[in-house]
Amino acid sequence: MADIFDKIIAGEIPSYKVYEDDDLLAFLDISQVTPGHTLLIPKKHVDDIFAYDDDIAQKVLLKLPVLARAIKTADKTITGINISSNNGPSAGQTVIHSHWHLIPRRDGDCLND
Ligand code: DGP
Repeated sequence: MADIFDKIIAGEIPSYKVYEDDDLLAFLDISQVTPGHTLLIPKKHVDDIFAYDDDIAQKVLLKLPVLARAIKTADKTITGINISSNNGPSAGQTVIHSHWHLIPRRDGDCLND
């Protein structure tokens, strides 16, 4: 059964796309932890990092720094970024389609206070 991110990839659910190629899609998270909070997903359905093959691992992990730089360049107020991935419901994964959170950070945004 298609998950919500499969539907976003298919265009059945709208999203604000940040980046797209044949294998990957990045779009704004619907619940922005900070402005610009972006999700990077492989288009090929894979539940979580435990199911990654080398091809998906290489594509996703090579794209993270590229995307992080692009996000930082697009908004001069961004001074840092949190990158994380929840894998498995016990780790807080709510959408079972592997995704990486890129959460821009700005001086004084106080998320950790
Ligand atoms: P996680 O808890 O790590 O599985 O994060 C799932 C994220 O997916 C959560 O931050 C909200 C986001 N999300 C869920 N449904 C949608 C949606 O329909 N559109 C968008 N853009 N993001 C969604």
